[in-house]
Order: sequence, then structure tokens, then C-alpha cells
Amino acid sequence: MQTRAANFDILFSKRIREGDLPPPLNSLRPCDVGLSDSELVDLFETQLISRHLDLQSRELAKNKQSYYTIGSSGHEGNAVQGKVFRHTDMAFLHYRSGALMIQRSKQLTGQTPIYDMLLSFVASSDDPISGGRHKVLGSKSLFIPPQTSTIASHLPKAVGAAYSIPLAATLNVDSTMPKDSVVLCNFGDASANHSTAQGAINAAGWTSYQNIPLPIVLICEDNGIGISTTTPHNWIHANFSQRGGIKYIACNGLDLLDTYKKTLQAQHYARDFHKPVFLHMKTVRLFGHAGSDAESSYRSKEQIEQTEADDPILHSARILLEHNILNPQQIITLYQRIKEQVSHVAQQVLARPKLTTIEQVKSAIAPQREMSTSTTLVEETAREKLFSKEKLPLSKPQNMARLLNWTLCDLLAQHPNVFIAGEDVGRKGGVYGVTKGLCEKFGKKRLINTLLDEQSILGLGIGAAHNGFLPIIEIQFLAYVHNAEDQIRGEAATLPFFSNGQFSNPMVIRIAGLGYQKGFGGHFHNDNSLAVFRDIPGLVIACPSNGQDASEMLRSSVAFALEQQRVVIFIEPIALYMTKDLHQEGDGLWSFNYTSPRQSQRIEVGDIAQHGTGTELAIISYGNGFYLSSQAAKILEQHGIMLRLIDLRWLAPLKEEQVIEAMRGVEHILVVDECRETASFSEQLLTLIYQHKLPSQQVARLCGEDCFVPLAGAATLGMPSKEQIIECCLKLVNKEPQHEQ
Ligand SMILES: Cc1ncc(C[n+]2csc(CCOP(=O)(O)OP(=O)(O)O)c2C)c(N)n1
Ligand SMILES: [Mg+2]
Repeated sequence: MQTRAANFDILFSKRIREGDLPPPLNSLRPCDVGLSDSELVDLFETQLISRHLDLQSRELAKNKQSYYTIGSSGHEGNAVQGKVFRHTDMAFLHYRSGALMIQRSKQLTGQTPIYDMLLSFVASSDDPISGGRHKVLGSKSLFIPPQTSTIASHLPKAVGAAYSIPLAATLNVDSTMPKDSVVLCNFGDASANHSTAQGAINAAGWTSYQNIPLPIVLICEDNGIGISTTTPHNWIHANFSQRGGIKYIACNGLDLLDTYKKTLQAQHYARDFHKPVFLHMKTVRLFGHAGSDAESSYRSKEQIEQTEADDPILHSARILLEHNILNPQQIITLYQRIKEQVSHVAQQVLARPKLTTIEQVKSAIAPQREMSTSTTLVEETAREKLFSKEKLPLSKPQNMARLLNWTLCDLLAQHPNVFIAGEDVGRKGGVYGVTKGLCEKFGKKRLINTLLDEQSILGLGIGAAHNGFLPIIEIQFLAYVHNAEDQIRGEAATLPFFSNGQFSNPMVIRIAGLGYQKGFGGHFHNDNSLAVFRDIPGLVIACPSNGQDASEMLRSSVAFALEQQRVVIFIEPIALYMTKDLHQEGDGLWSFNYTSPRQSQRIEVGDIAQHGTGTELAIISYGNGFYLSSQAAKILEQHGIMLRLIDLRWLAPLKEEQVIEAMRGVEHILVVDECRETASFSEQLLTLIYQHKLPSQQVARLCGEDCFVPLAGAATLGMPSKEQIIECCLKLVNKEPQHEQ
């Protein structure tokens, strides 16, 4: 495809000179759709800039100076959407949206899209969106968050961002977008088949079908192909024209006038009626999927030539000629002028700096932020009202579920931009009642019962976080985060990285999980692996072992998300939700008093807890493992073992110096990890311990088997037990196991 692209200049001029242009697609005149001559020329200019940027990127790639040549050629009709939508209407874009971005930049003074995009092509650290980390389309001032390469993964958050616009207006929350904004989101025809896209579009329809406002325009740029696989004829229309709750509008993206007319309609419908629109825009794909794609291997020469003859730039030129707005020479001159301009700027960007150190690269993963997030505490009288029904229980020690419930109540009262969303979190209060009663106190707008789709639920959080909310998202069970993992891994976690820290999606994702549920069992409700989160840079992972810590850690998680704009995974051990006792029924040793936000003793993110100072043995654990270790400790002490218990509380970030300090002067160390051995946290922990331990210190580990969890009595066979912990410890310190007294 390099040669066809390289020859484009000659072919274009020839066609213009000879009037070899595609036939009209309609009888519209510019005045019919409300476009002036100069506006039309302006759109055409944008299309040409976009085209030359594509061609230039391929020239640069020949010398290995540019790294991604996927371009917008054939899709330049989307310049129209750059004009119709306001620059504050957040745009989640497909990679073929160069023209849209260039045109949008014309809405603001001082924008330099050619320079900026070329900086991105050559991966210069001056690239204003990603700082040289990736070729992405994006701009903070143009409300264009950068998107990843994973197709369709941006749709759930686009829907979430749209949902948050009217929500912010109703709740009077300070939002990033103005309250009358619309979200636009475009994607390819092949991408529309992806379950992520289907889920998001379904979520949009499901929402709107209930008359919940959702101002979004979903634009399918249908070029009829995805890399080499053709989209069945009329498939997009057949698939999307009859979706419940969604208005379908079709336009021909090859024709600026039709596209302008239909985009205006779509925009009005979404903005004025707060309803989703599916704008089906016909395009063509020129010069292959990317520079590296040999299109001739799967398309005939005739097909390729036919597509080239339908070039939207030729259609635009025809419209300009037909209506005597420009003559052939003026078009060729404009084309040449832009070519020279782009080529000139390309030479300049080559001299700009690149990322040269890993510190530079990493600096955007979790940039330190100084944000003024002084939250005023809720008036005592207002609090008392909120807790009026809980007066008696408030004075007594409680289990983790209840303490989390009260903490969430205080957080909702304290932060107007916090909402809770997930399956069944509303009236029912979630499967375990953790959010019970909150809907009655704060209403359905802040306790959002979502549809059953984890990708859409996470997308709601991510998108709303783009717009100034601090979502607390609930995933019903750990096993069910896996089908939506990419929304955390590929989307939420990477946003600061690919935007050089400019965009963020702070939120807390609460996930009920881990094993040991009594009388229940079964893998999906007892999944005991956190591996899915452990390798994601920048993610904070909390896993409390008791209600008191859970309450404080949840507060810290929200504060950290607010102050540092971070994504926090908050794992709630299900088996400990209702646990009240430690050693025997009725001892109440695992119940704790609720501390109000005023009395709060903040547990900083990463801070571990140490109980006891014994030097013979240290048990390091977290979650259920810590609970079981606490039970075992009593027996071990009866054996005369002087021990200390260390509760990690947070699995990321790991404050290594605190762990090293906690194991100082201890003769034996046992790591207890309830998760499956492979990829369990114990691997990281043991590495740390071995790097820092004295030769005399002995270390052992007890963790879950590499097995799924079966039902009923067999459920705990593969997980550490109190008895195993005792046995391990006794072996480690060289004492004979004795039968429990
Ligand atoms: C989840 C995912 N799977 C596969 C790919 C590889 N891939 C990149 S683009 C593409 C085709 C997309 O086609 P379409 O959505 O029609 O967009 P177009 O390139 O035609 O504009 C594929 C399969 C990807 N980026 N993401
Ligand atoms: Mg396509």
C-alpha cells in the first residue's frame, strides 16, 4: 500500500484537472444544510490536512522515524463531527479520527494539531497528549481522552461518561463537562461486533429505554471491512437500526453535506432529548489497514481502484467545484500548500526529544499530585439523622459488613460526587447487604442498580470518573471481574500513562471475593486468586482482614482516589463479612466499634499492621489468612512461642521497608497466603523476604493449592487452615506438634 499512498499526489491532481470525480450522491446544496462556502472550504482543508498527515506518516515510516501508520484515509468525513459537536463534548475516538480532531481544534485558538500529531507519530516526548508513549489521538483542552489500541473497549466508558452528564446536573456535582454536553464515540464496523461494543450499546439502550437520560452519539464508521474480513452486506444496518431505546440515523460519510445534515440531527436529538443515537456513517478505507498491510493479498486491484475512486476527498472536491466555490487550480494549490506545510512541520518534529529514561516513561503511571481536596466533615446533626435508625447498634461492636455499610454511608454524606453502582446494590443492598439501607438514605441516583454486565458497570465508573465523579463500583463476586478485566487493565489503569498524567479516572472498585464461605463452597463464589490485578502498574489493592481496618481502609481508598486520582481495588473477604468471633462462639473478638469520620485513625495506603513483638516467629498474611493466623497464634503461644503477626492490609503498593522492618530480629517467618500458589502474592513477598533476610532467618510458606474450589465440605481442602498454620509454625520453630487443648 506504500506505493498507492505515495502515488496519491499525482493521481489526485490528475483527477482534479481532468474532472475525473465520483458522481454526486445526492442533490443537496451547501445552503440546504446551512453550510456557508467558507465553512465548506474549511472542512475540506481539514480533510486535506488529515490526508497529508497520513501520507507523511508513511514517508516517515520508510526511514523508521514514525511507528504507527494506521490512518484516517477514507474517513475524513468525520471532520464534520469535529465541527458539529462542541469541543467540550467529550469524544472517545476510533483511530481513524484525525480529521475530527483537526476540525475540533479549530474551535479553540492557539491549537497546533499538525505539530502535535506529528510529534505523536515520531514518539517525541514533546507530544502533548502521551508524552511520546504511544501514537494516540487525544487532547486535554479538546476533551479527547486518548484511547488504547483495544478496539471497542472505549464504548463502555463513553456510555458511562454520557450517563454522568445529567447525573451531575441532578446531583449538582461540579463536573468536567458542561451540564448540557453530549458524548460522542466512534468506532469501526468490525469493532461493532465486539462483545464490549455490543454490551455498551445494549447498556445505552437499556438505560434510555427506561427514560433515564443518556446524551450520546455512537458513530459507527462503516468502511465495510476489518483488516481483511469484510463486514456482511448491510450488517450494521440490520444489527443496529432496530435497537430498543436507540435512535438510528444513517449518513454517507463520503459526502460532507449529507454527513453534516445527519450529524446535526443526531446531535440535536442526543442533546435536546438526552437520548442515545446510533449514527451509521458510510466510509471507505484507503491504502490498506495500515502501512504494513498488503491489501492486494486479499482485495483485487479492481476493488482497490473502485474504493479509491470513492475517496471522500474527491467527493468534497466535486461538491466545491459543482457549487463554484473553488476551481480545479485552487483545489490543487490548496492541496500542495498543505502538503508542503505538513512536510515542513514533519522535519521540525524529528529534532524534538524522545523519552530516554525509564523514569521518564514511568512518571505518568501514578504521578504525585497536589490537589486541594479539603472535604468538610458532615455536620453532627445531619449525621445523627442519617444514623438515627442505627443508634443502638452503633454503640456496639459490629461485623465487617455492617462497618463497611456505615463507612459507605458516611462517605456518601461527605462527598457529593461519590456514587455507588453495581448489580443489586440498590434496595436489596447487594448480595451480602453491604449497601443495605443506603438507597433509602441517598436515593436511586447515588445507589445505582446497574444491568448485569461487568464491562458496562466498570465503564460507567470509568466514564463518570472522567467527568468529575468518584464512583464506588461494586463487582458482585471476584470471579465475575474476569470477564471484564480489560476495563481495569487496558482502560482505567492506562489512562494516566497514555495521557501523560493529564486524564485520570479515580475510583474505588469494591469486589467481594476469596474463599472460606461456610456451608457454601464452589469456585465462582470462592475464587481465591488476585493475580488478575497484581501485575497492573499503578493499581492500588486493598484487602482488609477485619471490620475496623476495612472501614478505615475504605476511607483511605476514597481519599487516595480523590487526592491522587488513582484506581483502587478493594477486596472484601466474603467469609469475614459476618464473622464476629475469633476463637470461640460469642467471644466477639472479630467485632469492632464503628469510628465516625471525626474519630477516624486513618490507615495510610500501604501501611501494614503489626501485632505483638515476639522474636521467635513472625506470621505475615492478609485477609482470611490473617484471621486464621490470629486463631493459630493463640495455640502457638500456648506452646510458648513468642510471635508477632503482620497483616499486610494492602497488596499494592507494598511498603517494602515496613515489611523488612517488621521481620527484623525474628528467627522464623511464615507467609500465609490464601490465594492459589501460582501467581499468588506470596511469590512477591517471598522474593522480598529472601532479598533482605539474614542467613539465620528461616522462612516457610503456606498457600492455596493450584486448584479450583469445590462445593460443600471439600471447599476448604485446598486452602490454608488454622491447623496447617499451627503445624507449619511448629515445624519451622522445631517444636513437636501437640493436640489442641
Ligand atoms: C480487541 C482487539 N482485537 C483485535 C485487534 C486487532 N485489530 C486492530 S484493528 C482491527 C479491525 C478493526 O476493524 P474496524 O472496527 O472495522 O475498524 P477499521 O480499521 O476498519 O476502521 C483489528 C482486528 C484489536 N486492536 N483489538
Ligand atoms: Mg472497518
